[in-house]
Amino acid sequence: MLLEIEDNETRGKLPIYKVGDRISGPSEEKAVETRRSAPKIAIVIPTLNEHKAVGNVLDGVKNVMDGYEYRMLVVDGHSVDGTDDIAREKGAEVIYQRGKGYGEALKTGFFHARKWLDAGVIVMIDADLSYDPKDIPELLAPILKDEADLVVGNRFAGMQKGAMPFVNRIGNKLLSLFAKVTLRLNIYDTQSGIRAFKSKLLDSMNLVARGMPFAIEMLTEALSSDARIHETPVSYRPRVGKTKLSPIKDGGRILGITLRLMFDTQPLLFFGSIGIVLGMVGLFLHAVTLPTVVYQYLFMIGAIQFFTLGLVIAMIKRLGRSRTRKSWKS
Ligand SMILES: Nc1nc2c(ncn2[C@@H]2O[C@H](COP(=O)(O)OP(=O)(O)OP(=O)(O)O)[C@@H](O)[C@H]2O)c(=O)[nH]1
Ligand SMILES: [Mg+2]
Repeated sequence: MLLEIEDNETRGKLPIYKVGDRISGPSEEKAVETRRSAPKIAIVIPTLNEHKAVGNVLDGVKNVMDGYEYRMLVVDGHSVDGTDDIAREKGAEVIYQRGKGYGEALKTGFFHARKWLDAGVIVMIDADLSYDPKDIPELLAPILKDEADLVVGNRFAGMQKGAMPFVNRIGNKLLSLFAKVTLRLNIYDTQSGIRAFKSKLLDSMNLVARGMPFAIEMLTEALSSDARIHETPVSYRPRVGKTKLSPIKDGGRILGITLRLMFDTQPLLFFGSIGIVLGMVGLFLHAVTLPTVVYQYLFMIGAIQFFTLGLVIAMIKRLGRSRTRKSWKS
């Protein structure tokens, strides 16, 4: 991420990102000074018009994080309901996201947490009170014990009645199943928004999704980096305030990104699947047409070519990846 920011002394110790800003840091001296007094855990909270819930979320975080070295970082999407002012009053640092969307907000927050807060661990949680901050220590424990690099909260384990509409529940399950088949992601709740991870992991993740598909991209990138991913049960309650999720539009985008990620991370499976389909069409045509007709062989040749293409891309990607994997772990 190439980011630039404007330092704003009047708003407190840390810089505030404004609409249209490209984000980068203040002077290197200031960054060093900030790092010296920096906490180890950053709680990153994306907000978009969440004035009804954000205060309670931040109070909950403060209660549960007592004893940890932490900072609360609210990444606001230019809310118009005073969410940012409430967050500041509650003691959070508020920055304004670059661009638009949930994914962009988290990227802005992660970058800031890593570079200016020197956070070794980042926790992300929504600002709508659907997740309970009380679950944060459970997410942190495996990371602080160095048993995991990324921990995801599984909402299906502690879902309260009415917390997730039926359509979303089915959609989320199907998306996770699809991700299991296409991306080898063995996670029940791939769309969960409560997670903790080692910030070093960001070095090896190529995060480009702007909106809700960010959730699946982050997991796929972590898996490709050989991160140890754990899942832990969390509670999930009906949200306070208006949803920002559009089940059909966002569901479609998540599906699209899943296919793009499959192409990126599982080329053999991606091209091999196309090869299998072509091969089956070829065999079918072979069975039902006259032996003098030859176009079925074109399908067979296409199938072999797709397989070979998948194999070659997989080998090239494997070489590149083993280098990145080593670098973030060292
Ligand atoms: N900064 C920023 N935050 C966002 C944006 N979109 C959503 N959020 C926040 O991200 C979190 C998740 O959004 P939600 O609307 O709760 O989406 P969801 O959890 O998938 O769906 P529901 O909880 O069922 O409504 C909330 O805290 C939102 O305020 C955005 O574009 N920018
Ligand atoms: Mg929510």
